[in-house]
Amino acid sequence: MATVAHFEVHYTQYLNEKAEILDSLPPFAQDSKNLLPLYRAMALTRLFDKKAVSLQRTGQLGTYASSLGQEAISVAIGHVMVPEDTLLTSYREYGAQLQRGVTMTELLLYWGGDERGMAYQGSRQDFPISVPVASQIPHAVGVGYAIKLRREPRVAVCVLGDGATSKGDFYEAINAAGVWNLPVVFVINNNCWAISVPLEGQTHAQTLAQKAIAAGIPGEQVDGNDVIALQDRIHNGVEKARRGEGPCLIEALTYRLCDHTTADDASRYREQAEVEARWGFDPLQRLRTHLTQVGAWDETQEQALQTELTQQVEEAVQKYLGTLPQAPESMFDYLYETLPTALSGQRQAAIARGKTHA
Ligand SMILES: Cc1ncc(C[n+]2csc(CCOP(=O)(O)OP(=O)(O)O)c2C)c(N)n1
Repeated sequence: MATVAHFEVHYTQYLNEKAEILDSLPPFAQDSKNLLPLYRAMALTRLFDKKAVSLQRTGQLGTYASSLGQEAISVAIGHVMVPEDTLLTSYREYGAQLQRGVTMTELLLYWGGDERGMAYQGSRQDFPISVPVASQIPHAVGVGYAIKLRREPRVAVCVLGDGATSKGDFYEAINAAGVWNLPVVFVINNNCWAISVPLEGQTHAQTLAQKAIAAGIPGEQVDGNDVIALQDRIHNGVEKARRGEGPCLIEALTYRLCDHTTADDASRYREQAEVEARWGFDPLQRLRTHLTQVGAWDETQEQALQTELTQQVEEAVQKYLGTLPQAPESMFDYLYETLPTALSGQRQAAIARGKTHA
């Protein structure tokens, strides 16, 4: 018997959970000034997230999916992309969206049930949040195909959860991206849970990164709580794709420190001790410790940052709460070029009802 192929899955980590440097840092991270924007973006994402949960709890927002503990992944993605690239994501990547120019007010409008929250004014290339699990992955391949046909120096970055890798859409998409050598970077946000289904209930594979092998594209793992490792590896993937060197798959290992959404109660299916242990891997704390150790951050700067960002979040919330609802007929207005007759009656009825309830 002969071995006809041999594969390896590499794992990258620069800062461990105690913020100890394991490997010499990549050039960008050797100057701590370059890390401050990442810390700032993670801090904003967390503050926004906390506020969104409290708005939901007080009846001022619909069901919301928190990104608590997963900020490093989305912040690194947002940081390495350029405005012309396209982000296609599920519902937990606020760090990337905020860096791409989606506003906090838009995100709140979206979770508040207002579709205008998905018509991103400052980020016209990006797709809206995808709630149907894995549906954004074939879309990313479509975008990648268009980019290639037009010979543009752009990249599509697609973010998905660990559960999404169990769907046919995922396999079909990475296969097509491989065959056509498309400029698409797939990032798996592996937070260990798909609502109440743990990773071992999703797959018997040792890693999710190895799923790339069957598609003939590079696959690798990265510590999803180490923003330096994330930035390094995602930047590498994005720039390779931009140079026409094809797609890749990056599995980022992290943990969902919160409930699945505000409609969930994770204490019904996972141990509190597991969650508490995972707080020791907190990506924000890790970068903060590193910055403090290299003398680039202190308590005074932290307080000033928190005050400034809290103010930003508050302004966005006030704008969201002050946004007048859309006219009731708007739900009919964006689906068809010419509204079918059956629906035009309903549209008129909605207008009339809106007037009586005004
Ligand atoms: C097509 C589809 N099936 C089922 C659901 C219900 N659902 C919502 S989130 C979720 C789990 C997703 O897990 P994962 O991909 O790991 O992402 P995470 O929520 O952990 O970030 C499921 C099954 C859905 N939204 N879409």
